[in-house]
Amino acid sequence: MSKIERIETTVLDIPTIRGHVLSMTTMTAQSIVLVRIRFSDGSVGLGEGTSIGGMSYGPESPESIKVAIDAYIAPLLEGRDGNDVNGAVALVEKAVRGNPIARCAVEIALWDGLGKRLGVPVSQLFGGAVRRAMPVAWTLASGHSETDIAEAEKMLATRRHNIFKLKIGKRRVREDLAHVAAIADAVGDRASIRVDVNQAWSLTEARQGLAGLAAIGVDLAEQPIRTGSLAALRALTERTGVAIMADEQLNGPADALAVAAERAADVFAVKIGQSGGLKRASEVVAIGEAAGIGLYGGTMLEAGVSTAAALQLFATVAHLDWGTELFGPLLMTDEILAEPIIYRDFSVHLPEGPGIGVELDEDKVAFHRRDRARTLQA
Ligand code: MUC
Ligand code: MG
Repeated sequence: MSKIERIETTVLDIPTIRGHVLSMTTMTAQSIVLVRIRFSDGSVGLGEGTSIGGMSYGPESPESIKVAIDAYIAPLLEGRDGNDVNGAVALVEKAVRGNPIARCAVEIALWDGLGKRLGVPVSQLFGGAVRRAMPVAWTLASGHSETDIAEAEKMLATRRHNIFKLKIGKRRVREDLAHVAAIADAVGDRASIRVDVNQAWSLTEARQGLAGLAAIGVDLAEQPIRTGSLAALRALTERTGVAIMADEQLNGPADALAVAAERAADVFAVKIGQSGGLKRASEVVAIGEAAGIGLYGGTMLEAGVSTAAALQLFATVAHLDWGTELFGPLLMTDEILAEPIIYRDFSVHLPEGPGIGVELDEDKVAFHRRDRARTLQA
């Protein structure tokens, strides 16, 4: 038996390549909670818990993720059989309400450790990969139409992305529509244009906004209104030609079932963190597939560890109609993986190798540690 000996957490802060303007915050750095599980046979599992913009996107923050793991999850799991991932998931869910990103971070490390000990990729533990590469969107969110157009042109020319998600909802609806139209005009039929409102619109604004987006030819609108009212989301989904994607609305299988039962959205943005781990995310996927809801591999702008874990799961999904947005590592100024994830030909590639398929660049991790100043003095 390989026991869970120790669960360690480290907060990293890595600047973003430019300001990332969302409806609720502008990010200039991303904060990552790195998890290492040390097992009794000497194997190590890697995990990551990452949210967006402190507590402005959702109820978890880097600090709360770290505390939830250090004070509540680690003591519960240390000493247990490292191979019993389902047992760990059930135990943690019973003792820790909410906190899906913290739970996911630890679960990733458990799957990674198990895969490494067995010498198989995590995708195999979820039934096997059906694809080695997936379409990958890029988010245009500089806050300026001209900068976004230049960025889109660069992505098209280098064949890195031909799906663009525009972050809107901060400005008035009319201004946002002009911004979206300018970008859609510039890229024409060379790319798919989608938007993410991050809950910013009222129902009235959403009706106006979606009519405008449909006229522009936008393919998809993500979380146009705040979470809570499935009836309102359904009313929008029924009345617009733009596909509606649920994001913040989905925090695991129970939410997925509720959205599916109400037919409140056309597409699920499946996020491993928001779902509470790979296991629960796979259940969100199953509910979406059973309900005929489109699937999309979402991100919390995670670094390479969580991105690799998500790729392991999404590689096993039969119908990934809307592709993915697993570009998180590219938004940061520095790479913490020893071998970066490959982005090529408008696709992100599944890392090869056991577990989640990635290793850390320890020098980079040491450099970006939040407590580096203290570590250097010690
Ligand atoms: C979100 O709301 O989907 C994903 C891509 C991006 O730019 O922001 C995130 C969060
Ligand atoms: Mg979103």
